[in-house]
Amino acid sequence: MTASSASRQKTTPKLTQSPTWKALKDERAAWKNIHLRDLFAHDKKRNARYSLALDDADETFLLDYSKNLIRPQTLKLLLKLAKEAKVEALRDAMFSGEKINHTEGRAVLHTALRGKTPVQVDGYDVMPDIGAVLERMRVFADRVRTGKWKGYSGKPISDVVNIGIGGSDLGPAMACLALKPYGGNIRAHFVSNVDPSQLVDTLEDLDPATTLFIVASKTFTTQETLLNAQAARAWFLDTAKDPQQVAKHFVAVSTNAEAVAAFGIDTANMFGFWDWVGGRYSLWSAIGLPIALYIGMDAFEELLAGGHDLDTHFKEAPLDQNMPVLMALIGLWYTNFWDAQAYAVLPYEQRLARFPAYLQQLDMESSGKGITRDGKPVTCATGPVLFGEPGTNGQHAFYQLIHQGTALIPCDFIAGRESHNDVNGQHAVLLSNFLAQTEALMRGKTLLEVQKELTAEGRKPAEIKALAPHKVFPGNRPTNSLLYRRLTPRTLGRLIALYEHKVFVQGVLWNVNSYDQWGVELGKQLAKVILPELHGGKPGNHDSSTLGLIQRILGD
Ligand code: G6Q
Repeated sequence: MTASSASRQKTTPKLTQSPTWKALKDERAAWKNIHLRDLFAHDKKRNARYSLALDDADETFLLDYSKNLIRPQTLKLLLKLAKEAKVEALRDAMFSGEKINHTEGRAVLHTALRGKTPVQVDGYDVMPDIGAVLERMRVFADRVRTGKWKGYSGKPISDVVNIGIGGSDLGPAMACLALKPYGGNIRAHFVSNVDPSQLVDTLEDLDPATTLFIVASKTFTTQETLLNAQAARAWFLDTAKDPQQVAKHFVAVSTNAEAVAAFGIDTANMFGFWDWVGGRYSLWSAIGLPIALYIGMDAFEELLAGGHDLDTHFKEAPLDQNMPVLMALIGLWYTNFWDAQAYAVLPYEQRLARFPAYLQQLDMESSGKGITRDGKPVTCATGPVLFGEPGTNGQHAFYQLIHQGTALIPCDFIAGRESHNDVNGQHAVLLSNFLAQTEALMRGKTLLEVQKELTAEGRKPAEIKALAPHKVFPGNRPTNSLLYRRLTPRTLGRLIALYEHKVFVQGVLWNVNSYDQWGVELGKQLAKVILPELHGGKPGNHDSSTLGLIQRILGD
């Protein structure tokens, strides 16, 4: 089948009625009597069987998926499901520029931003345009970083403030924090919320003469971003006075040149991208400008190369050795057959503190859908709730529920073998916790083990009887472990692209469009109706709760 016919045809219309789905239900039932502890005890090669690495000399990138509730027949069925859903054909359709985002009539080509081979959209090769924007980003980033770009008073830029929200904020903000060791002399700040406190707090310590604002908005119509940009311009002009100087302190990243010009930013200072770059997939485009300013263009291109590594792997590895495919299938196994409604991403890397929030948008905005590509209600659960915090912090907060609660929460544990800062031997302590948690979740602790421990502590029988049930860990709680050498730009690129492709595969399996986000529209529409009412306009036709709250806000 060609890629083109694959994306046109209705994919997996009856996924949940297929014999493979039914066989997976039986497989789930068989798991009632299986414990991972026993599987590990009886199969010394389990780790080797269920691990995959992207190996090159110094960038180890390993996925150990052996601590999952899988056995050979589970994987066989899941892989069959992927074949039946035509994951490979749909993947090829995406890479080749087909308009797989059918509700918006757009191609999905963030992979082209980190690729090298020509890709055509509507018969037009997009690669030369991508190269031209990258080149402009390089020239600009170099000028700013070397102090050749001067502010209105002749001083070089010391601080960059990115004003954007959602996809125009989360990726660059996450990446700048993650790549702090590669940062140079420019500080990067991010303002997204329409709550003015964020802008006020950010600007508090900044000097208008040395601050550069990037107004980042694909559409350049986003209320929050435009309001913050206007307020930032007013703050700047308060000191600089001369509107002519705005050009030296405001640049834009957008697909909408007209709106950028209307806002008052010279389009000579605009970095473009294209409608085939989805917001939450856009950090690889000019939306990554704050990253390039922060870490330099060479390092930014390393990030792109990391994304490309995963693209190559995703395209070329057979399904049973394909990291994003396996992660997607295992995730679906828990969502649809174990009723897992949440999923935790737990980086043992403080600098990945914003990675779960970034993935939250990637996963929940892409897979949080209840209608199939054919416009029918889905017949199974789709995307889970994703959450996470860096380890070890999370251990002292919510891990209790993951270990002993009633919900099954599959987790991804992420860590680097090496730290950029090993102080006081603490990196080994961090890693010992990373390892201990997945082992504990897998093994658990039996009643007998608890009783023995309490007896050894010299506790009395009555005390042991009362306390023991509370100290039992059921185990059999699934985890993936992702291990890389060190958090470099290339590694971060790999990590992000791994999750992007995982989300893509799940979208194919669930037969939803991963690339639209209509669910964010209704609230925006209603906010437009309510705003005039907060300025004293006539009360609208609301429910009594909303009306009551409006009255309280107005102090009536
Ligand atoms: C992402 C979404 C959304 C978007 C923001 C900002 O996939 O589309 O998060 O990125 O709403 O949109 P603009 O970049 O157009 O301001």
